[in-house]
Amino acid sequence: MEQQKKSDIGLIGLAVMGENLALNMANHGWQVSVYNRTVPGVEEGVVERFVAGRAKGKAIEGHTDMRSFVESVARPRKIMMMVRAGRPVDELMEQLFPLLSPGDIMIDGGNSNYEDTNRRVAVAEERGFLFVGSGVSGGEEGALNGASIMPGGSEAAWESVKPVLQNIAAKAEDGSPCCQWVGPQGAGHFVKMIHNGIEYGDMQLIGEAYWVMKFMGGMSNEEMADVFEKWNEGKLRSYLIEITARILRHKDGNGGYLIDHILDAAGQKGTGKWSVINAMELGMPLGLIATAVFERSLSAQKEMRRLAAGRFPHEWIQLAADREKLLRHVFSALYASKLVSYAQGFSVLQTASDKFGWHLDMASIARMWRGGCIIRSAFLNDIASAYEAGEKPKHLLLAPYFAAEMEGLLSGWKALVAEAVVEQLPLPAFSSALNYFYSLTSENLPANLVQAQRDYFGAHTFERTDSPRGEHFHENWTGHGGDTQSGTYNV
Ligand code: NBP
Repeated sequence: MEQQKKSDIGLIGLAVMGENLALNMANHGWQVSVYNRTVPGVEEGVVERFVAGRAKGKAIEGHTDMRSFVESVARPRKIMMMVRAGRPVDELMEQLFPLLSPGDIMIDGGNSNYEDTNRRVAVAEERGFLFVGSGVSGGEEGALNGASIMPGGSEAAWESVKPVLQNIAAKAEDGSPCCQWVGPQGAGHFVKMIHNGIEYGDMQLIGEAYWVMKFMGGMSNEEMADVFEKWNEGKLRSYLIEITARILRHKDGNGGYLIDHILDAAGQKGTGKWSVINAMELGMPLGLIATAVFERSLSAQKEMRRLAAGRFPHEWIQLAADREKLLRHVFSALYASKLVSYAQGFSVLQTASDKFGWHLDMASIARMWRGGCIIRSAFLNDIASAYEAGEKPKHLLLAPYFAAEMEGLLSGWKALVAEAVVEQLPLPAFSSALNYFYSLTSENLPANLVQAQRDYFGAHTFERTDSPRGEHFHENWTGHGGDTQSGTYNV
């Protein structure tokens, strides 16, 4: 039967994200066609169940045949894929290519690796199609009620996809959509990856604040929840602080606090790890996120930790005599470390932008993260303002506002880390951030000795303080080495 009206957009993949995005689109007045594969052995009837269930009565049309699905969408077609990242996206593209018309647009809203997106944009464009790789953050709730959406790829697609994506995106407090064009190639997925890395960092930092309050402050779950609630009214206001207060108050069916019964072994899906790997490839320090990723790995080694704790027992119960002072210090450590983490993340974004010619707009990225996504927070406004200032900061922590903030936070932050180190209370992210700050603000570092060692054993050469930069020297340290120098490359 001939269709009355073609759909505005097609969506493939009816798992948690796809279903909710389709409903979000329909709730905003878009007509949506949906498709999910039907594979024997894999759950069947996904489309039928969705159409007869949550999508009932909405402008959502279900398809189990790829051809009829594609044909049901108005041209130039917008087909969004919300499937598992990796091979499924390539398989779907291969299935779509013969069915699409020139100028049609594929949108990958999954957590794809940006290098895959670089490749897919090129492949799609070679065949006469457009490809958008878009980060989507906000989980199930955001997908349904407004996510932070970070699209990049074929820029010619932006005018077509903008009305839908900005419409379904979260809105910041000033009403602007948390969705802007990020840049070419895999820029959207790169930005989403760093977003997720920052999320790892924020969670580790909040975890450390919780640990200090619990063991150095001897505080109850309710008392800690009160503190997080209070912080959520000030400079630390953010989604993760807000849910932390709720988590601490939550009781399970047995009447006890659930948090006290959750095993301390954290999982991870890989975007934190990717952030760190890519920062390393770019030669950029991203120590706070790296610490957060490694701490999740160490947390997962529960049995090993149990063994080691038996061999090196220690106890920390209410070490701080002055709770108010302790809380001021925890606030300083948390806020300052968070600033370090964002500064590191934005520096990686800037370096990637320069290296790949993406022209990323840091202020726009900060504003896009103010709503819908997991790291949404009040101080992203301050970050955006810092990047919009007449003179762009060379480093976020050197922007006048943040430099002044750091000055005010430093004494409480270092006092807390010092006390915890002596008491053997692990605060790896607070201290990693502090050491980064110390190194960043040291004109001289012991890397002169590192260069000497490298030259001594490997003829890797060094620059001299009394010669212009870029001039390399090799010393015959032992008297019997030759003059041959090793080739050099820098990360
Ligand atoms: P999943 O990541 O669990 O993916 C499941 C979907 O992928 C199902 O629709 C499944 O179909 C489909 N799929 C698979 Br698996 N292999 C396929 C293939 N070869 N061909 C076609 N379809 C295939 O779903 P999700 O949690 O909704 O996430 C979707 C994407 O969004 C992922 O990339 C995820 O990383 C990203 N993301 C998730 C969240 C979140 O909070 N969950 C947040 C932000 C981004 P089937 O039903 O037939 O198995």
